[in-house]
Amino acid sequence: MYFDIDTGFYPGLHHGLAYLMGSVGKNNDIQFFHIYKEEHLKEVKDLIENNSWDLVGVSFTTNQRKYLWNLLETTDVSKQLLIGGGVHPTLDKENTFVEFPEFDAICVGEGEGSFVELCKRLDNGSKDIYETPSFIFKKIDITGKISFKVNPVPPLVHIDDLPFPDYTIFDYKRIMSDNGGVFAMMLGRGCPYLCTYCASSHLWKEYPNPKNWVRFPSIKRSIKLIKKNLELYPDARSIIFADDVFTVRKDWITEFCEIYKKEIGLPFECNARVETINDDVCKALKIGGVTSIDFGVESGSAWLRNNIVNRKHKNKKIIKCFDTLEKHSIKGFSYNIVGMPLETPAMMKETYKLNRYHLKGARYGRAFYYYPYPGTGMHDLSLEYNLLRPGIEKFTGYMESPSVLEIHASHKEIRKWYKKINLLFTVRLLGDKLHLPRPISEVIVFITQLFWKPFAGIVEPDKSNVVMKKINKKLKLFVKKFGQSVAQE
Ligand code: B12
Repeated sequence: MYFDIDTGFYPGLHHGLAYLMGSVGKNNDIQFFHIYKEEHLKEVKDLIENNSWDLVGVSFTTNQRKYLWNLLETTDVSKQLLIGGGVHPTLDKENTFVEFPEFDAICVGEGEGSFVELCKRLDNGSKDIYETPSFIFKKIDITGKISFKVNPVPPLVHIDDLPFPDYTIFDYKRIMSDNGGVFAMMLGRGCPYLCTYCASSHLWKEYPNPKNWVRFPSIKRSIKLIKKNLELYPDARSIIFADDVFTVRKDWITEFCEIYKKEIGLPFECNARVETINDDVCKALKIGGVTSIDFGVESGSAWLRNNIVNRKHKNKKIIKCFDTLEKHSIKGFSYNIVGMPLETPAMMKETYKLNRYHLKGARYGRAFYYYPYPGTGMHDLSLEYNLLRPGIEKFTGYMESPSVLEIHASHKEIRKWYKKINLLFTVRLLGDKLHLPRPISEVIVFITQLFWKPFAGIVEPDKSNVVMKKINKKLKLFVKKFGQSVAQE
């Protein structure tokens, strides 16, 4: 069961689960369920209670706990082995068994080999299922005493040695057509940076060979995988490479782009870090057909970035990156966080100013509210200094509400900068979609920022405001429709 309700990315493909199911193979009696609506909870309840499967596997992120709690409150899972997997249980192991006493086991880290191994052991009626690598099993003896069998996590494997992912487990045709014909894929894995808000910077700690955390497949395998995926959906108009940082290895990206252009030739988008961008990399990406690149700018406050976020670069570096992209006609998208622990309104204003006045090339982007993910440095810091609001465990993502208490900034201030930044980027995006000249677009930015409240009401409507929510939906549809017709050109 893939929990994917109300994430703001719905309906989305999950690359880890495509890999997991690709490893299990089609001949096995395993049913996959993409839970992306609350109504699905009733369906899975019935499926679980009316079937005699050996196990029920749950993949969930921190913000999906609310729905998992809802399901488990009313569902009898005592007949099957209930196992959890994914980033959240991996980084919040002990607590997962406390928050969800129904779990019999959790899978720590990547699961391809270990999950197949567990299935085999169950099929063979093997007594040593409790020894399955990567899994932590909960055991309860006859006196009711609970103990845990913690099995070692095997070394990270080379991506080339993994079976291909299987995207057919999803309603992929509908997902992709809803997304304007964009096929999201993931080639490599891991991120070398250590940002304190991000789970990725802690996941490597689980493995005996953490130095191998950042992995790229061979170019040959990458092209083969892309071709195989495209056979599923030949109408794909572009590709998103969801790798954490696609440009980590300059040699890899340069060679990849050359071959990709010849063998695939579809436009693509990817994620990158500002430090990895220079003229050479932009030239290579341009040859490959890149259209836009997503960057975590995160904050315009160099103090916050350096001391809290662990992103030790100057604003100059960010500006230079976006200028370089402009030079090569590549769109840069800027993603930011507001409401971080210790962040003051003045710091949020710096984020706004950086994006508005210094990153003119940032044609789209967003601000998100900070959300504390267990296992990360910023989560620990927030707990140490008692900075978190009660009840945030039920938040469904980082677009809902501020997570911090009103110590360093009021929620009103945090919401203000969240809304102003999102309005800025929506206007820039619309301007680009309508092919407005940049100066005109910036005049509209000026006006909408001056009278930001009503405009922000449309772009970021309050949950209770039904009228604004309707207008917002129409606006999103318009942007999407327009985006598609521009892409077709
Ligand atoms: C690509 C990506 C996306 C994509 C695609 C989603 C996806 N997971 O494929 C999109 C844009 C849709 C997305 C959306 C979101 N994302 Co995201 N995303 C990532 C990213 C960059 C890579 C994920 C990935 O593919 N990893 C590689 C695969 C191989 O690993 P994996 O997913 O962990 O899966 C393996 C194991 O966990 C295990 N496994 C997983 N489930 C199960 C289940 C069982 C039963 C078993 C046995 C094993 C098992 O086996 C898999 C194969 O090895 C990560 C950062 C990262 N490096 O993890 C963030 C990350 C996962 N995302 C994150 C967040 C917060 C979100 C959102 C909640 C954003 C929001 N709206 O607020 C949504 C939630 C979507 C959802 N329902 O889960 C956080 C999660 C933090 C947390 N503790 O929950 C991460 C870690 C980034 C961060 N900020 O720290 N995301």
